[in-house]
Amino acid sequence: MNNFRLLTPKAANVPWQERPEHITGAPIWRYSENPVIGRNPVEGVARIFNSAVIPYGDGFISVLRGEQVNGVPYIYMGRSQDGFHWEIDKEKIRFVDENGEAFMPVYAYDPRLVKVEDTYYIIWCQDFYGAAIGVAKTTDFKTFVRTENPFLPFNRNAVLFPRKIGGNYVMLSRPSDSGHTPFGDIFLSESPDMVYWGKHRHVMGKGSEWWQSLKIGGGAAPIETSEGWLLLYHGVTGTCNGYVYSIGGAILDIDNPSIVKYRCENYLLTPEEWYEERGFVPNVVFPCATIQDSETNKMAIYYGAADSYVGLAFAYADELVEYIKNHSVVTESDTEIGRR
Ligand code: BMA
Repeated sequence: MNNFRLLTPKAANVPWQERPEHITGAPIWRYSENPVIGRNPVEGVARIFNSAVIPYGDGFISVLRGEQVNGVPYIYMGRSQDGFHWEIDKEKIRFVDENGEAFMPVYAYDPRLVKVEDTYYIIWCQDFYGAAIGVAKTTDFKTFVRTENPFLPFNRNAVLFPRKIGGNYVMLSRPSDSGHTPFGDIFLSESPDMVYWGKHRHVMGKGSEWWQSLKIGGGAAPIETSEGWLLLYHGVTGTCNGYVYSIGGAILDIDNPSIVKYRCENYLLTPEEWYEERGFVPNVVFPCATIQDSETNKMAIYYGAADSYVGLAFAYADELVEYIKNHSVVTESDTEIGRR
């Protein structure tokens, strides 16, 4: 695509492996040495998956969903020079409230990590008298201050846009139930201050295609491009043997992101490898973060695999957007403003 541009910072050190020759017709390929984080990665943590990564300094920082050996999920920090090899803290992140007092969630899972202006936000799912969204902010990855919970229960899969739109912070989320939620669409909410949220809009519903016919949920932070916001999300189908989670892609309008411009009818990645098909929850690929370089269009996609591992996949952003556009099927509920 001639005029395509990523409107994101350069990231010359984006983790990268060239496309293997046998991959044709698909815009995303997996890292050959997956998984990048295996089982029992640090003492007390059985599995790390559904985790987010961001460039920081001359390397990378991650917030990791760590399933402790008592089964309770929490968020851990990791550091890496190259994005492939991770040093993971043994201690979970210690959250404080606005007065600096300890304020730990009961549990915490599926963190996303998004920088807006000079602040890094962690957004995750936690107990707020039922599954709901938690938020904390940091500027130094030493002090993590929890802010007001943005939404009432039940809600999951929230992720912030990396910049304000029309002067407001913008968050995607998926209202849910307190269990395994056999339904769910992606909604958008705005806030002037990260405290009060409103102007809720429907973004897109579950699709008619088999791989996203049950529910969908936000994934990695939307990526700003000359074509609109590139959103990698997860789509779920129900089978006689349980749910199957795949990765889907859509492009949202740059100024009104509740409007879907393009939505790929094909999945971009679906469980095929042993570490995606076999694990604590089989058949799950769950995207939570991307790193992209606006100079080269190289993209690294971090995803959880089978609720047991962290996987890495790669794409060229221009090819990925082209693929989404060429296989786009949008419905009325995708393309409308989402207000009823
Ligand atoms: C969802 C979330 C994810 C998990 C997925 C598959 O409801 O809990 O953390 O990866 O189920 O188990």
